[in-house]
Amino acid sequence: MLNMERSKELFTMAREIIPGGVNSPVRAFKAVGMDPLFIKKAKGSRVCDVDDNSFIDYVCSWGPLIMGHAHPQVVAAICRAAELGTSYGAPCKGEVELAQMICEAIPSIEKVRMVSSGTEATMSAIRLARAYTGRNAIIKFAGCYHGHADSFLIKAGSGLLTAGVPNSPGVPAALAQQTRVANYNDIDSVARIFDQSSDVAAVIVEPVAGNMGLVLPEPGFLKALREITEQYGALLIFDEVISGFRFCYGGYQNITGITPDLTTLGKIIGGGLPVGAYGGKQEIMDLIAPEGNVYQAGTLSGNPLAMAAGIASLKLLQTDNFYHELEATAANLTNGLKKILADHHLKYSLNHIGSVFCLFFTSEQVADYISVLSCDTVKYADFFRSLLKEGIYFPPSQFELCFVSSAHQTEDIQNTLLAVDKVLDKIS
Ligand code: HOZ
Repeated sequence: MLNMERSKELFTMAREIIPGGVNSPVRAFKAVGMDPLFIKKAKGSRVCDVDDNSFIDYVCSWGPLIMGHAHPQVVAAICRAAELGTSYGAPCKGEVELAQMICEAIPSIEKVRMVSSGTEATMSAIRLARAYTGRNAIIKFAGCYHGHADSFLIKAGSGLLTAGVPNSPGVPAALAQQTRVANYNDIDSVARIFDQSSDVAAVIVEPVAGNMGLVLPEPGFLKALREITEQYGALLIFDEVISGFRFCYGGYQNITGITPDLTTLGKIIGGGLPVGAYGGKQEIMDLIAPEGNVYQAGTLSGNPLAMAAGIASLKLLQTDNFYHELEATAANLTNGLKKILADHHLKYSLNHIGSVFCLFFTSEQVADYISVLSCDTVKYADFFRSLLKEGIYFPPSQFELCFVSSAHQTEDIQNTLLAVDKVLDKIS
């Protein structure tokens, strides 16, 4: 039995004064039928809760912590920056340095604007696309999630998919009508929208969909998106908030060779501090104020602590063999999971790429929103709770990713596989 006495006390207090007791919905553990853990500290591959339970962590703050928790060089960079002041509301050197690193790593980004979250990045990117094209509509994909700005809360993934309410009240109908929804991996569904409307400003897509579990782009899908957006004079926006610097030193676009007009980033580029960024062709980016008139601003944009954490993280990612070793660790885990599934005669789908994976409790091949919906979420919840008791922390939702970090050691992987084997034996 997991002792959760202190977590429960804190949750009771939190619910009195914070909606749902949490500051971001999935954290409430509602989808897995238990109260949330309150985390006290984290280091490397492990998180430790307020009741002193320690877990091998595959949430990794939902993606930023590619080097694990509290990496000494990242922490040192943050501390050094903090000594010099925590926020200036004025330009600082770190902003220039991080912008240079991003532009060098992702060639489609000629200019970049730093913001404080992925939501701000995507919201600003579509404003910019609308201004540049003089059009109003956007196309997004069912099950993709681009943060919580009004235009994106339509057939959205992540917390909305987890809660089973993919649209949000409070979004004006007139604005919602400007968001057209296509099916991931289905270029015909995109073509149909373009055929019916000459008002599409942009197509926004997660090049690796990571908010309805993990759905990989089928061969040719991203290329076809590039072609169709060019054909109709719309912009292509790659939301690389999760995929940016996750699979290589750059975006997933560096791997595919597909060049979007705009890219949004977040998570890893902030090294665990609140950061987002959007960037792309100079001609488009120069419409942003004060160069142009498209307004976007932020008190904490380019914050010196976040810039220091981001710079330190990106420097570490340049270490020889970083991605090779990380992906070898992840492959040990995913190969082990496949073997366990086979041993148990379970036909669950395991999608994986690089250092991320998702075990779907369905026998269908998961390639889009519809197949994602076939998952047995009750069984996933049982799996999650049982794993937690074994000291393994998977995401508290079937529709989120597992992240492997470079801090995960062989022993962590072995312990995880032993736990999964035991748990699947019991629940399947
Ligand atoms: N929507 C985030 C995962 N895709 C969760 C953010 C959080 O709760 O921290």
